[in-house]
Amino acid sequence: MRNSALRVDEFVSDTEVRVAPKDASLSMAHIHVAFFAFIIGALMGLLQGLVRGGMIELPSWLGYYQILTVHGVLLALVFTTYFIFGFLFAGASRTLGAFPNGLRKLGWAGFWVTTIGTLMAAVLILAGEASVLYTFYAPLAAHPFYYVALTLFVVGTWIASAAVLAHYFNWKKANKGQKTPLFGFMATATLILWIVACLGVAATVLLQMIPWAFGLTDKMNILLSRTLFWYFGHPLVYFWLLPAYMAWYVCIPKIIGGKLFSDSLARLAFILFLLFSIPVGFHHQLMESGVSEFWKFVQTVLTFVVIVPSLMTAFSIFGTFEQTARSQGGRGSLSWLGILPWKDVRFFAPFMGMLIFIPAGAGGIINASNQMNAVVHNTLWVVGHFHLTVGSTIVLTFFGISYWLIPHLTGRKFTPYINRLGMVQTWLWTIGMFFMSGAMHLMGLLGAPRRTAYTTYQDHPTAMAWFEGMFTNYITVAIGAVILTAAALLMFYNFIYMVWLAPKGETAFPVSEPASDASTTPAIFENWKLWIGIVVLLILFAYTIPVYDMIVNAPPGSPVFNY
Ligand code: HAS
Ligand code: CU
Repeated sequence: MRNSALRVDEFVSDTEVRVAPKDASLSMAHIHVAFFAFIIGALMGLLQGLVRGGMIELPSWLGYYQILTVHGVLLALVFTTYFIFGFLFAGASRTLGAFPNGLRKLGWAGFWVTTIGTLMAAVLILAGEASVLYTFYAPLAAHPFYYVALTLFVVGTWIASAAVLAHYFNWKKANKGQKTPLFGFMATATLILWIVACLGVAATVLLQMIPWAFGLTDKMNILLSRTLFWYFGHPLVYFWLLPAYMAWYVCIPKIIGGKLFSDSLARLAFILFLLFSIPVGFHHQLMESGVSEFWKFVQTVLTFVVIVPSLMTAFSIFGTFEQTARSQGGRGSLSWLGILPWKDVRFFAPFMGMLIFIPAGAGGIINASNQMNAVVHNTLWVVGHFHLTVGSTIVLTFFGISYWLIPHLTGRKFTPYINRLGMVQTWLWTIGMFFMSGAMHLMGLLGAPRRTAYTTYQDHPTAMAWFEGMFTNYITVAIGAVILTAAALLMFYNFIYMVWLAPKGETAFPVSEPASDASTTPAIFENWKLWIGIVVLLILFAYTIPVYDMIVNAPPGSPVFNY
């Protein structure tokens, strides 16, 4: 029945386009760092779950906030960023052609600069000199060189972005008047978003944190620093999301044997993300004094606008599923769902990610609503929220990509054996996250704090309620963490297997045929100057007056506070 789908036992024919071998090495270098960071970060998560569950105590040389920092930095920043660049380099090579030597070298330069930054940061965190959590909120200060390390990390990703962007714009120049491949278009939107977003974090790190941490200035404007951070911090979460959406739009239709529902809709969604991801940072600062209600309101409205491209994506992907299933004989109002390749992990893992994104996104809408934010802000609810979004939707999609990308790049086969392990891995991750994130959401609603090792609010009876509920207790969180650790170890084994042990052969890099409306996609989508211009206007609109206020009416400022 599924005649045109890529079956597990089917491998690419010689005519199928492959990632050029030299580009594959660059991509694999990123993926190696990603998975080594992943396993260490995941083990730190286990420690935290057990500490919170009251099951173990950390040795005196290891701090709770130190392992929390390792966990957040390695998983949310290092794993994601490296995986994303590995995926973008491979996909750009596959869809736009091999990178010219110069640009590939630029890609390697980016990799090394980012990696030097990562190693520096890792050493400082391990030495206990940077237990400032992944958001490194001032006035908590890290070792001054930690900020230098962060700068190198960001500069490295800019160099790597330049390589991918130049490759895309060269293609555009060489193929004048033609529509660019969807993968390249989406990679470009994602990287422009990333570069513009990083300007905020670069500003606070270079102009505020470095002089302050090195003792050149003695006080810092904290509100301004947090605002610049969240100007970056929100688009950061879309920098994680968009590559997952790329896999949903470009790769999944091929895996299930169909075509994308609409090329124009997909491109429009990415343009909307580019425009509306940035001027919304205040939704992380709704409880912060010093920002007027009016500007919080404006940015909340813009936050609700940036939900639209996710709803468009939900529609588009579901439409792709239904069209494909019906073209393969699916019937009924929902029984066509049975036709989808449920036993193929390349589909199933991202699918579970999509399913989880429905409650995860609903949670985000709750967060963004001012009154409700007052209930959930700084509680475990928020931790539950981001374990469903980045920790499930994004990560399950990245695992799903790994099952074909790694064997494709290493010249090995995606075998029924690894598919079975992948299915088990996906179930374990989903079940573990159900317990952990579910309990976190509920305990957060009752008031359990985040970023706090442990508290009973001095055994206050109301506070004790969130220790003792059936599902709402730290033991449930710890049980979830243990199941997740099993899933993480299995994923790490799968990674090792796919890199070094799987039988030699070929695995397809699935890229969907153009959607049926592809020839009618409006050319204006490719007008990057226009979009960047609107991005700048929207940012100026949402931030100029409140930031001016913060500077002119600045409170006295804060000295360095060392943890
Ligand atoms: Fe969030 C806090 C609001 C999305 C990550 N978020 C965080 C933090 C992180 C994070 C890491 O407004 C904590 C930061 C910190 O340390 O303080 N978030 C939102 C909103 C969205 C949202 C409105 N967040 C994400 C994504 C993340 C992420 C994506 C990571 C990748 N978030 C907030 C707010 C806070 C916040 C406040 C601050 C809270 C506080 O007080 O501190 C939206 O983008 C969500 C839109 C998504 C949807 C879902 C669409 C569904 C889809 C699935 C389709 C399914 C299919 C399958 C096709 C509306 C696309 C169907 C098949 C069937 C068979 C049914
Ligand atoms: Cu946000």
